[in-house]
Amino acid sequence: MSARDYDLESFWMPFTANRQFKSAPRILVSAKDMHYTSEDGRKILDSTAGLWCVNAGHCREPIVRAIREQAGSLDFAPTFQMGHPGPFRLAQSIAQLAPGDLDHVFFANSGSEAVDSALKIALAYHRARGEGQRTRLIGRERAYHGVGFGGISVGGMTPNRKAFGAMLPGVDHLPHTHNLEKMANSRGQPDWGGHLAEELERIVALHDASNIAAVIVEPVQGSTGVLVPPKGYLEKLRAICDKHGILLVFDEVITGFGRLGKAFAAEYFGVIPDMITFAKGVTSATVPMGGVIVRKYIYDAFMSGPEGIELFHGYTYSGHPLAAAAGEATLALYHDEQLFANAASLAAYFEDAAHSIEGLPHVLDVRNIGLMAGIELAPRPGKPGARGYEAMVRCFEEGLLTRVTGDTLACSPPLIVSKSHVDQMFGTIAKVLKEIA
Ligand code: PXG
Repeated sequence: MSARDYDLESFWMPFTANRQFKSAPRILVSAKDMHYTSEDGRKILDSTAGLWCVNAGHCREPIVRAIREQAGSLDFAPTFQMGHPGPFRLAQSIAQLAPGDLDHVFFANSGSEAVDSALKIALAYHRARGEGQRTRLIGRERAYHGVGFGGISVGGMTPNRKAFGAMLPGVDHLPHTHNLEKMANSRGQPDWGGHLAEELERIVALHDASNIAAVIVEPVQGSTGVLVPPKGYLEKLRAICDKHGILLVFDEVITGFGRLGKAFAAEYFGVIPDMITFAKGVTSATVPMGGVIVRKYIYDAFMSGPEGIELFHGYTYSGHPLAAAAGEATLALYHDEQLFANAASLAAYFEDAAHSIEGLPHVLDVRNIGLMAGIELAPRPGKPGARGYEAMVRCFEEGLLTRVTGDTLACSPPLIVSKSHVDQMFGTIAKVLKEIA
């Protein structure tokens, strides 16, 4: 390995045990299609699309070209009181992909900003209609909605919350739906657990619906280890929200742009929320971008209000030219190569391959949907996360990038994945599970 021309101590890495990582760093230096190249020159198969985001595969030429051309022609234009064509064009394309009348887009720069934007839009929407007392927000246990104060407040991952004080007031959480006894080794949606959506009725009974603004859920919980919604669960949430005038937000930062073989999970499950948050796959992660898609009546409620600024919210980089160009090129590539359909057609093969891991040492549960799979390992006594971490490190040594969250390995490959890649992914994981203690 060549001597580094940078200091590992200079960067405080997010979500990472810095001292552990820096004592034995795994540095990626380049990428192409399904593979990274590591600092020591090894090819690493990317089974996680980076962090659930490189849906088109790495360094794809049409996207690279579009970003290059944009950087050379219009690097930045103010978003306030000025415009440029990029975000208008991209918003139209996103609206065409989104189901139903989800047809107006607000742009942010990350999933966290998308979530905070959606929560603020929900509050301002109710206020614009004279229901400003609807301020309560409902999230869910084990949810991940990014790291803004809004996102951690409705989120349900303890480590993301515990160091950061009281967060937003007026937030309640639905129970998560994961139950190993009832649903271990389910293929696709578990049969058990649809009734858990009825917990929303209990929260409504406690506070009265007139005080509740919105419910936000990931259709499939990603970060906490691929928790697939039980059959009927999302439909029931939708019905309860409809009954009480509560907005339903799907956080599709991971599930958006083909992860389940459709543009959005909303289409896959046939449940239309009032807003969708997205990020990651919209640009295949080449340039940071996130956003919120809202249904027509939400947009109209703002536009029919008093004269002046309808939504006093936005970012310097909302609709940034490079991100918009990357987004347009990415959506064109998804379309030209029919990548959502490729994901859909590989899902059954991916499911079989994932479930071939069942019964191997340490495996408690294999779960999957679309091109997402979670493999939950038994924790080592008194050392939660240690076995999962070792499995991830060993996979990396064997030329496979996986994600680990606690003791759950997660796979979510780029949508250009082929059967031989799928074989390599689960073959490597199987080998490692047989080798580790
Ligand atoms: N919502 C969801 C559903 C996410 O998965 C965010 C919001 C926040 O997005 P930004 O762009 O602000 O990070 C996410 C992000 C992991 C992992 O390893 C997942 C995410 C981020 C980092 C790590 O599971 N998801």
